[in-house]
Amino acid sequence: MCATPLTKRSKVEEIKEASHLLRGTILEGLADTSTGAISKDNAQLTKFHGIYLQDDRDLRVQLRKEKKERAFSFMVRIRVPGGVCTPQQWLTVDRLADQYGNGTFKLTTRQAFQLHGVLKGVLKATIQEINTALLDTLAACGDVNRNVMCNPNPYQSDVHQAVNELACNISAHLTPKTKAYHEIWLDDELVGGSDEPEEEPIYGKTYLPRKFKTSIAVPPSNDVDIFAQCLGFIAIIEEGHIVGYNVTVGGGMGMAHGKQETFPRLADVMGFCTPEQAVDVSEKVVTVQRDYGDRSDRKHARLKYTVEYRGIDWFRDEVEKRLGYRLGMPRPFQFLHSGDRYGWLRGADEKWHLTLFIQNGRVTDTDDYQLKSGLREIAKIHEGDFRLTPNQNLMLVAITDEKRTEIETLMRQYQLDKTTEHTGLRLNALACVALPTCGLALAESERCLPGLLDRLEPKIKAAGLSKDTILIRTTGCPNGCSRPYLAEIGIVGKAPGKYNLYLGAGFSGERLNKLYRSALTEDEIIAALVPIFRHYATDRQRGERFGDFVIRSGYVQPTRAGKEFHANVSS
Ligand code: SRM
Ligand code: SF4
Repeated sequence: MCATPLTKRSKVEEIKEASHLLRGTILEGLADTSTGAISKDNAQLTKFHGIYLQDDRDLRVQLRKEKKERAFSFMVRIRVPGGVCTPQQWLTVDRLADQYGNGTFKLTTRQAFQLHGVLKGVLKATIQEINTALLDTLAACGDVNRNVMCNPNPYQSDVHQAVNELACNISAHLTPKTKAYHEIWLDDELVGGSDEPEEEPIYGKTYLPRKFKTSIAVPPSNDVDIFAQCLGFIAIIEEGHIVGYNVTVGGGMGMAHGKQETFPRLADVMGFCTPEQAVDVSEKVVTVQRDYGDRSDRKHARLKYTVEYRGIDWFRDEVEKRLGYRLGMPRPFQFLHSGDRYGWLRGADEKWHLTLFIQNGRVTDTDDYQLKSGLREIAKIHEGDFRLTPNQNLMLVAITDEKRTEIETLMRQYQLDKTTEHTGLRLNALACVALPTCGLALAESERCLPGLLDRLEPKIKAAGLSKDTILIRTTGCPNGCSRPYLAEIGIVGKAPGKYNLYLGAGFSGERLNKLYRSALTEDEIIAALVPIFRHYATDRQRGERFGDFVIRSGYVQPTRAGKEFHANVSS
């Protein structure tokens, strides 16, 4: 089945194959109380269960000096297809963060929840309570299809219902069928070793060569950054109804500094399918990647490289062969923006919907801002949905006039609506987690972005750009978890305190940015950006976006394709 010769497979491929459909020795590892960690092999496998072994990197040096074990704990990622959950589920996550985690939780860039700091001894209880709340963590990470994103738009309720249903159907169809998750975490009867046949009909026993990501966009909003996804569906709407989807394949952000053979890539539009065909199309795209993705080098194993090197025509042919029919010609569509739109709006269902800004997606209480407590009080009275957006924000959906008054009272009490105070720059800022939990971080991200914005905002205001929407995204390393290469200003960690500055992505997520300056300190980033802000304020053309302006003014060359990302770099 696999196109890569067996001898060349990466170590992770061997771990998957030997794992007996993702069991490994996870149970034994959990029972071992001599360490707060689990073995390296099991740490690869728990990812498929939505669980990452991490350690508090702030404490590493001190603990090493004291010759003590690292401060190990687990990150738990909760899948929420389309980002839709109930107020009761929100209250469960809120409680689990206090009871078992570090007292905070994160709304991620893929509409999921993350808990951090869960210790080994309470990991199982945490997963069980998540499942009792009718949520789960299976396939939130690992070499499988991850949380399926969709536009959470509540204003056109019929369209949202259709895309959300599709997100849930794709998610369910591509969820691994192994019973390992239920055995290990939910104490279901052990089936491993029994006569009962168990198989992975879609994935096979080595799953995919790498992680796989699916999203659904509803134009004119590209809030899901569809071109950053392995597989995308762009809703084509005629007379208020979805008539089908343009199918995109081959997007992805991750790259490594100094490795030109790794690059972010925007997806190609491959064809058109009807709503009834979409789940089948998702399965066939997954199986092509299963069979042809690179299983020898994990840095080169994403679907984007399969599409780049075999070509979109080859890929389409292979998908169509498996479908048994041809995809239609892509239909016209237009995206006008990525990111979220804030505030109150009344939808087609006559209900109110509120989009709230959550800085970095981090739900926490601080001395001067009781965000977590305020949202908890709202969850206690709210009767509609909570919807996590693809940009780390939150929507409260389906609110009656009466409830709106109650919610507004709570928002005033907890000072929750900060959207009017903030600049357009802050409201369109994303930061990945990075330190202290992310094992791959080279620099700070979530902990440094608010401070950077505190310093940039007065300059933005002085330039008369307070209300201008400018997309800025930071990460602690080049993996691209906040999709920084699709930001008009991308700030990507290179080393402690040093960042690469990228400029010039398209406002609606249709063009990658380009390296402008390398290895800058925070002071140097500010010094580089402020003159460009001033220049933009005085010389921009009517309606011209910041990302377009920096290209027209010659600060950077446009990136027209992923392979051009490293070319024509200014410094
Ligand atoms: Fe990510 C790895 C956090 C969205 C590309 N990502 C990680 C890990 C798990 C680090 C690790 O492997 O040890 C991070 C955990 C940090 C922590 O302490 O919590 C992490 N990624 C995140 C989140 C939480 C960022 C956030 O602050 O919101 C996002 C969780 C999404 C979710 O709910 O599933 C997150 N990651 C993304 C995205 C954005 C997206 O999917 O739209 C990307 C870019 C798109 C893409 O996949 O190409 C992304 N994460 C990566 C990569 C690079 C993959 C590659 O192709 O090279 C890695 C590293 C890896 O896989 O080896 C990574
Ligand atoms: Fe960690 Fe890098 Fe992802 Fe940030 S971009 S969360 S530092 S892997």
